[in-house]
Amino acid sequence: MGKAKFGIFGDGKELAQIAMAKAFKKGDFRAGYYRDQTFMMALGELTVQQYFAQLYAHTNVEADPASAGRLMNGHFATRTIHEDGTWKELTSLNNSAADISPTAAQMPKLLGLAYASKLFRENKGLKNLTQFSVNGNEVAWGTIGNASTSEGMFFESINAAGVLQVPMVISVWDDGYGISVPQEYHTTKGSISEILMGFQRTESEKGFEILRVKGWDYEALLQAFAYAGNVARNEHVPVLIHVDEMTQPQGHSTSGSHERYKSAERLQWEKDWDCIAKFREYIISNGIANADQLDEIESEAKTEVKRQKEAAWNDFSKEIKEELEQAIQLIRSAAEKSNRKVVLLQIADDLKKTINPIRKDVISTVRKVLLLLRAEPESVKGELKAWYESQSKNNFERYSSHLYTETGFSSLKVKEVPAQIDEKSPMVDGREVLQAFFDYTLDHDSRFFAFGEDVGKIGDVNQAFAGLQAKHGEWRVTDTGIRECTIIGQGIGAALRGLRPMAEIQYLDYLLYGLQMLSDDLASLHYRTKGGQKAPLIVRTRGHRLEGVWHAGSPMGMILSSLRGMMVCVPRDMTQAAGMYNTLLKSDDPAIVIECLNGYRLKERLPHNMGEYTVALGKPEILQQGQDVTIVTYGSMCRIVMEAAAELAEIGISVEVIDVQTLLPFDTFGIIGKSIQKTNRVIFADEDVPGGATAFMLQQVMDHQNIFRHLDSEPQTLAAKAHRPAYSSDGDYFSKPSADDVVEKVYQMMHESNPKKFPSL
Ligand SMILES: Cc1ncc(C[n+]2csc(CCOP(=O)(O)OP(=O)(O)O)c2C)c(N)n1
Ligand SMILES: [Mg+2]
Repeated sequence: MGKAKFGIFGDGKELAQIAMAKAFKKGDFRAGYYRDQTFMMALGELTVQQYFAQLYAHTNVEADPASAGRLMNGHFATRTIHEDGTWKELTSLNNSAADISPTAAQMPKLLGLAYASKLFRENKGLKNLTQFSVNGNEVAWGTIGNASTSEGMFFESINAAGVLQVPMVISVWDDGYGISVPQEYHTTKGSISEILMGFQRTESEKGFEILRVKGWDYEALLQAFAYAGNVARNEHVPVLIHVDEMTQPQGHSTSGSHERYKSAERLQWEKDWDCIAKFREYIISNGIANADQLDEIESEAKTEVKRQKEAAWNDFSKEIKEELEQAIQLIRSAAEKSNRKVVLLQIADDLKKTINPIRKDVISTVRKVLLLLRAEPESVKGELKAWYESQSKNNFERYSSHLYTETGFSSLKVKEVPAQIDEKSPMVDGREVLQAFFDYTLDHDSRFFAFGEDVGKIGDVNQAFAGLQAKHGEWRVTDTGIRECTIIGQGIGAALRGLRPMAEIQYLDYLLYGLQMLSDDLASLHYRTKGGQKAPLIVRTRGHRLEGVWHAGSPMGMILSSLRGMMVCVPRDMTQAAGMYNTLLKSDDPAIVIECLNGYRLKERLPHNMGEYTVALGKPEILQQGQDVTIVTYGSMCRIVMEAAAELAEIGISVEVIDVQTLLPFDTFGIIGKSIQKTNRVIFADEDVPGGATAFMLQQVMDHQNIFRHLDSEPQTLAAKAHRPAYSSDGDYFSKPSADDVVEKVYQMMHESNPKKFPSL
């Protein structure tokens, strides 16, 4: 009827979900996909009314607790934190991670949810965190469609779960299709359980327990899920349940009919073997109920669903109708005072006639009216304008709030404590500054653990964790397989369960493997649940500048565009990095910190108050005061710009150098703008491609710091070449901005402003 835009449903997959709900226990977690409505309802975590509220995009958290209308229907979630940002008692709740649409993307986080149980059981320091776990007894239950098992991240997650031996039960809902494409296009030998058989554990080898069961066979389903739950919970062995012979009676979604791609025989088979039909036969043949009783239950159920559907619609549309009425009244009352009376009354009448109005109808009309009234006095339009402004605030809250933490756990609210450095502070390698910080944190926060490729035994490839595994144990400082996507998922899942993981991506250039999880899942988590869940994961990586195409990248534009919802920290040295980590560990916003790959062996002074000092996010630091030109930069470029500034000073040009420190948030203190007011000239410099983060920095300062009227020269950017950096020192020199480039760029700017004093080079 046009009331909802899109629908996707769980028909044909109900029975297995009831069996899964029976095996699910309080404290457990689900990470699944859009077919799981029956499971959520069976647990009591979703009402029919809430289901429809999401379908209509009701923006109230009470109406749609999973997403407050921000996600399409079929995206399930429970709320794991209170409004003030504190954790709920997760062990006494049924928990569901917040779903996302990309197929198989529930898998990496599922691994992390299960891995947390492993840690809670094995890491004795976590025993008192009973709010999150009772001795690691919690199972992470995953669901995935048969076709989605073709995704790489499915296989990566399965392998990692087998290696880690985590309590994860992954169920494949197999209906033989992925939208229109049949099984033979997806899966070798047409059967996911068959091809995964090599993962089956044996008496002598660890691995998976693999089960296969038919989606309409109720007793077998009950048995399979109960067995799977016990094995996972008690033994911490992962289980795969391949549930086949499922159906999809309504086609994939409301967007198309399955008659287009299923044969008549298949359609008939789906009718005959649908799990509800078979369940009915089972109930009758076992004398549990007769056909009349079942008919009655079905008819009552239909009535009840219709009632809840209507309640959801009324609740959803009531609010909008009220707004519509207010707008109409205000337009009419403005009309009475306006010289456009006839037009305005007509607009109000048209708005009144809108069938199933949405907010856009109301707000768009009001904006058009305000445009019509542009020349009329406040006495005519003031009230309407005020109403529009207050609605804009409401709508921001409805559609755009909670991108970042809004509670007292916001990283922006962490108290700034300066590093204590004096001439007595020992000069050490940069990596030793980090090492001291990590050692302190491992001592002081039992929830903190770090993991990644080569992080454990050797203490990461640059040795910031050197010796710390030996000191703090394998559950705190941990090696992983080479699998960036699931390293990120492992971190997200563990962070969702109250831990403080630091997931390491060995080199920034390999972030791409994990970027999808960061972008689709982590960065959107707080926003898409409207503050219902948090996963304060810190991603640690290193980049910007060393050698060659895959060890010197600085794709900050890519990160900035894909990771809104995360903090993006770009410390210039390890002292700043440690301070940023400390800020992040004292708060809840997820973050990526990019250390300077060429900075680990450079000498820095070790602060006296290691583990106590913090770095304020969004607060640039002026590295050198100057009068002529402001250069805004970050990361490894700070040293290069400082070198150039020294050269420029010798030829009479005074440069103010600013390190932004974090790209997200970006200079919330207005420090760059103030500098430009003084110098009237600015260059944004970095090692990203042209139009990358330099363009971002320029846009931020132009849009938010009102600098245009202070500029005496065109604002400039200085970036690397558009290609990836070539190998060797010459490759670096000709690919990335050098001190010479900075000097020339600044000089050129000065030449343009005063060619006499600064003749062309
Ligand atoms: C990464 C990605 N690619 C494509 C899609 C579009 N898409 C949504 S569902 C789907 C088919 C999934 O089939 P299956 O896993 O068998 O689940 P089913 O719907 O059959 O239960 C596709 C291709 C998507 N959501 N994500
Ligand atoms: Mg399918």
